[in-house]
Amino acid sequence: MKFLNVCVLGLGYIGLPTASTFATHGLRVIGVDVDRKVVDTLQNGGLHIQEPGLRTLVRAALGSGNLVVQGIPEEADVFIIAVPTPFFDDKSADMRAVVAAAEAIIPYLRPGNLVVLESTSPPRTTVDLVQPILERSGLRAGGAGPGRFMLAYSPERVLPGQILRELIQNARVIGGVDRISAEAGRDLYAIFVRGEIILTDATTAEMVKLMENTYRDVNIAIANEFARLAERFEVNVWEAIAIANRHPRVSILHPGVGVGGHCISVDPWFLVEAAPDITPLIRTARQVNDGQPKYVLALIERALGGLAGRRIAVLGLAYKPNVDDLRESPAIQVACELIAEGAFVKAFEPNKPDALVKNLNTSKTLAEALEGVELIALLVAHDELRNVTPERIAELTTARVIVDAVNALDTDVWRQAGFQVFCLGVGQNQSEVV
Ligand code: SAJ
Repeated sequence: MKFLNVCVLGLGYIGLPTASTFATHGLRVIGVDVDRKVVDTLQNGGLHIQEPGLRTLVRAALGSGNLVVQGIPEEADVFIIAVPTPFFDDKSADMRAVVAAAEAIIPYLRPGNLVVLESTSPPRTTVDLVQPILERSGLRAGGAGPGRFMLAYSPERVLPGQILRELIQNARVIGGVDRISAEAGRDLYAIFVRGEIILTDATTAEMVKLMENTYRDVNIAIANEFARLAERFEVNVWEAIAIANRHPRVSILHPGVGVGGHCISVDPWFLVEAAPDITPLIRTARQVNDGQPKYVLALIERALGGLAGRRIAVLGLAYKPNVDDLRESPAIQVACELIAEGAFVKAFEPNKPDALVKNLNTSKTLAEALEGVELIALLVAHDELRNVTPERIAELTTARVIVDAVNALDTDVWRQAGFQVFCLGVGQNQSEVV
């Protein structure tokens, strides 16, 4: 099947790279966003999100004339829905943006069109939620005959920080409401995907996406629990994990400050919420990871012998290393909880020195963050923070106590330089010996 025009609804972290990539591969693309500011920014040559290489790609797409950005959809061969699916306070999925996008397509839907949902969604969303909405057009999903349109679910699975590369290289799953829809999806994504394209049904594709992120969440939770056990039993968890991972069938992830971002900390709830009676493990893993910032807070408190009135520099605010994305960041949670406990906090995010975070005093430079503090809490293993030397820090501050929550520092080197180092997942006495 050949497609010439694509209409992408939602120009966020997934929609914008996808729309731009189709455009640079010769398709005519209408990029739609309901947020006027997003549309204005893009139309004026700006960018509302940060991702390596994205500026160049969007410029090329707009410059070619193949990508047009606007506030409402128009007729096209393909409609791609790439809108956010956050959750409500009770952890149930907020599907309002998906519903609104599907409804926005109805007036433009024509026989023979393909509609693809990319947003991470609870199981059965494509067939139980999106399909009935689209069928209000009078057309029927599945098949290629008169009065028919095709419908598929194809999850985005790209890693923030590497979106542009992974969009092309990763294997792509396409789940159709029928075979014809899945094959149409394959023909569409084959325009730029170089990884394997795997066809299945829509609900399986939804499950695949949720299973991948849930698998990672559960495995991070067990790493976090191992860190707690290691502290209790005077073991260095980082060494223990490295040794365990020499086993041919073991691959333990890293403990840390908790699980942030807008994917892994959200998606497992879609499964728990859809089937609470059979998902105790997934729920518990979420709770373990959500509890990790508090665990790191307690480590900082132990290192200082109390928090009220103490002056602390927090280094790293992003949700993971080497990105500038602050969404759902556990490091920010730690910083805010320190403040709630009465500490004075100065925070520094090297990838976003101008970051403005509610209730948080952010510093534009490392020097500014370190001045006058008593303790340094290293919460994100950015390369820039890993590479800073004890000599440099010693020049910038009189603080000689450092908490390393992410195994970023060579503790021997720092101890020799006169620092007291407290590491997540390392028994206090053990840390003196290793
Ligand atoms: N983290 C740990 N320990 C680890 C690995 C990660 O504590 O060993 C933490 C990170 O610091 C971060 C969080 O987990 O706070 C999530 O980071 P991540 O790099 O694991 O994942 P994301 O959220 O950036 O992207 C994930 C990816 N999913 C998987 O790897 C299974 C990506 O492929 C998905 O496309 C993306 O979610 C998404 O959009 O769903």
